[in-house]
Amino acid sequence: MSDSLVLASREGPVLTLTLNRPAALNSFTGAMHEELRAALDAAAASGEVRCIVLTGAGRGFCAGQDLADPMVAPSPAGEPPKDLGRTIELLYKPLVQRLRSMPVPVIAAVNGVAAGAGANLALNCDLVLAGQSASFIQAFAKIGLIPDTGGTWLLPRIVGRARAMGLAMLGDKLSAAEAERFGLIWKCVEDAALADEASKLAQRLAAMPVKALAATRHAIDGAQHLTLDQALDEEATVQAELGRAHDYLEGVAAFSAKRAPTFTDR
Ligand code: T3D
Repeated sequence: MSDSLVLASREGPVLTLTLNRPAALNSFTGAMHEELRAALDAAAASGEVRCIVLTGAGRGFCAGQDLADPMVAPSPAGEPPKDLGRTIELLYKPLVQRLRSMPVPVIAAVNGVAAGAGANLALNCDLVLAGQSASFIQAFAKIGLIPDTGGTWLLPRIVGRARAMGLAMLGDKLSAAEAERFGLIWKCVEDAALADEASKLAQRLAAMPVKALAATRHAIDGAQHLTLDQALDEEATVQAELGRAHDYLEGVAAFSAKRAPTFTDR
């Protein structure tokens, strides 16, 4: 078994990153953050990776912050308290920013429990597939915290305020099937089919114009605070740029010639 805290494997243009601390349900330590960041940076810089699948080793996806990590574990009486804001600034905020600025689509293949920052890590991915035995828990309130890793921004946008408040305040386990029904995730699939479904979806996205897919994420996220007129202007600006790129010319040429396109932009 590898000592790496994030395993990387490539199948053509698809990179699979597997969080690998199964004994602690792949909860985050500073070292796992570092390895994940390095793997995402390398994928962003590589012209060969066109889609990423993020998953977990063992029976969990990610249980959020490792609560035993000295970085966050409450200090003994008499010692200064830990500064959790610093952990967020140094680790979780850059992780979310990294994910949401990836030049290629990112799929979360949620293979088991996703709790706290682990749930919101998955929800920050572009498409979330989950095995039927997986679950999502906004565990923060149970330990006196608020949803982080983008949870306060994401939850009401994805499921609306009423459900966001229920999930965040109660911290109950939401099954993958319910998460799909809530519109929190893209799809719940049979456990045994998860890896295969994620791989098929990733290969499909990798063959698409990924530059346009990354621009789609950016435009949809950015439009959340715009007026309709501003969003229309933004669409014109982005479309002007994409219209000059290779993939648009190739897509239209392939359509006209009734052949399969070969997209290469990133
Ligand atoms: O600035 C900051 O750093 C703050 C940032 C906070 C971000 C956050 O993510 S806060 C939320 C942190 N996460 C949690 O509160 C979840 C804690 N875990 C659980 O509630 C449960 O483990 C689960 C509901 C996720 C799963 O339950 P179950 O019964 O399936 O498994 P288990 O037996 O509880 O856990 C299995 C092992 O994983 C166990 O270790 P052991 O006893 O076998 O040696 C358990 O201690 C370990 N584990 C699970 N979650 C964590 C963890 N160890 C450290 N940290 C964890 N978060």
